[in-house]
Parts: sequence; structure tokens; C-alpha cells
Amino acid sequence: MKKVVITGAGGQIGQQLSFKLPSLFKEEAELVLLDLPQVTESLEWMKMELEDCAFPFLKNILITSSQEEAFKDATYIICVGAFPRKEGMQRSDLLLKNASIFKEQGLNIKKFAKNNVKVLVVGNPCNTNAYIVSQFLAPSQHVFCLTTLDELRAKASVAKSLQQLPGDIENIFIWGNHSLTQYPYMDQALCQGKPMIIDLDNKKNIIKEVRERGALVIKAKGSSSSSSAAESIFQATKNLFYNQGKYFSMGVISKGEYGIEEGLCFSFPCQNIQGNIKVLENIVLNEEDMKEIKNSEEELKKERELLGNFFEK
Ligand code: NAX
Repeated sequence: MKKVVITGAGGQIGQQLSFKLPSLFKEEAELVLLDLPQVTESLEWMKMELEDCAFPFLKNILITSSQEEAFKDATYIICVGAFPRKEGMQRSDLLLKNASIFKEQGLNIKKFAKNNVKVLVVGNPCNTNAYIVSQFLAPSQHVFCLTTLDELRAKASVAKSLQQLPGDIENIFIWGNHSLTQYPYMDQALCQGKPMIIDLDNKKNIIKEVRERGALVIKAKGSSSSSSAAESIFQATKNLFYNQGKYFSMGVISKGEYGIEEGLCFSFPCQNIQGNIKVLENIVLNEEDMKEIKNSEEELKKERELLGNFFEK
């Protein structure tokens, strides 16, 4: 990580993330806060407070609304900024509105960023937005979408229901779309390195809880998750850059693994092998698992169809 860009840096998630991420830097780095012009005008305080944190490797902070300036030679771009869903808006309207944002960003990332840039898409619908960006990138530039928050929610839910510590639990994976069709998979879960037995009823409750958690937060708070979202982006960044060998969930561009259509951005169990993110092979899935996974794939295909004619390179 040398030049790190956060888009939508002035928003709920962007603000919290900006103050967490620099503690991960292990070499001199520049942090770029990109947002719309009307927002960047009032972000000078972020620069001042970031300086005041004296993060050991934070060399420079740039606030800008220019994608060219932000993406120039960028090595890691976290796309948080997106158009929010407004009352009465159809899902297809939201999808198209964001499609134009992510198309423009995809073109500019290809044009200005480093050849080996990693892009993590957070703004929703994050799988389809990542799919759009991927259509414009060079083969060596890699795009992912965030399903870490869903994984953390599942881990927390398992820990709570079995009265264990979240930190003792591993190998819970999210498959599919970051939506109600996502499939939290627990059959290979470990607690303190030993296989866990989670009975069927408990499993069903946990899946339901994870799928509905985002909506419950919105109901309780009046806006979507931001502190947990920032923490999950922090964890996802560790997985993308540092956590060699560890297993985690990540939305990646499918190469046809587990029969998922090539090109879709689909959340799989993954592993970081020397900085390359690989989908784990040989996870044993039964008929019920495959049904759930295929259902999420169908939803992603429909989202892609909604893009219709809009989507031309
Ligand atoms: P906010 O509305 O608080 O912030 C969004 C920021 O993005 C604003 O400052 C806005 O000015 C900026 N922005 C909009 N269009 C832009 C563009 N074209 N270029 C640069 N900046 C732009 O939203 P926030 O709560 O921070 O959420 C951001 C996105 O994350 C939303 O789409 C939300 O749905 C999504 N989430 C995704 C999650 C995931 O797990 N994948 C979980 C959390 C969150 O719900």
C-alpha cells in the first residue's frame, strides 16, 4: 500500500475509516480522501486531525474531488462513495444511478492507477458495482467487493449462540451477493481450532439473523451501519494485503469456481497466497448449500440484466 484512496471519504463510513486505516500502513504512504466538490470543501478538519494523530507511516494527506488526481498511481482504492437509496426509489433506479458512477470510476482507475492496483468496492449494490468496475480494468488490476461485514456478523452470531468468544471462531464463509440471498456457511467452522457442531435449527436462525442484521441496524439507528462497516473494511484490507494463509470471505470476480458464472462478482471463501487472493477449492457443498448459492447467483445475473443497454464499455 503506497497511495491509498478512500472515495466517499466525507460520508459516515469514510470518516471513520479514514482514522482507522493509517494504523495499518507499514511503509510510507499517502492517504487520499476523495468526495464530491460540495463535500471536500468542508473536509479540511479531517486533514488537520489526521496529521494530529501522527500515524507513523502517513506521509501525506490529499483531499480532492478530482478522480484523475486521486487515482494517479494509486495502489489501493476503496470505493465507499455511492448514491444512496432515496424514498420511493426502485432498486433498478438505484442500480443505474450507481452504474454510471462506477463506470466512470472504472475508466479512470484503468487510465490513472497503477497496473497492479487493488480495488475494494463497498458502495451498494457492491457486487454489481464491482462487476461494472471490473469490466474496465486491465487484467493485472484486481477488483473485490466487501462481504467481510456479513462474515463478522455471522461469526458474532455463532459466538453468541454457543457462548464462545468471537476471536476463537474461524472458517465461517459468506457465499454470493451482499444481500438477503447471501449464504452464510458454517459447516467447516472451528472454535479454538476444533470443529464446531452447530445444529440445524441454530444454523437456520444464524443465517436469518445475518441476512436481516443490516435492516435492523437501520431501524434502530435511522441510517446504515457505519462503525461496523469501517471495522470490516479495516479487516478486509488486512486480508487483502497482510493476512497470508488465513481463510476469509471476499467478493471476487468469478473464474467459474463452483460453477458460478465467469465474470460475476461473487463472495467465496478465499485465501491470501503471497498477496494473490485465491478462491478456496474443495469445499464440500451439499444439495441444500448449492441451492442457496445458485439462488444468489441468479439474483446477481438479474442485477446484471437490469443494467441492460446502459452497459457499454
Ligand atoms: P454516506 O451517504 O454517509 O456517504 C457517502 C459519501 O459518498 C458522501 O460523502 C457522498 O458525497 C460521497 N459520494 C457520492 N457519490 C460520489 C462519487 N461519485 N464520488 C465520490 N464520492 C461520492 O454513506 P455511507 O453510510 O458512508 O455508505 C456508503 C456506501 O456503503 C453505501 O452505498 C452503503 O449502502 C454501503 N455499505 C456497504 C456495506 C457492505 O458491507 N458492502 C455495509 C455498509 C454500507 O451499508
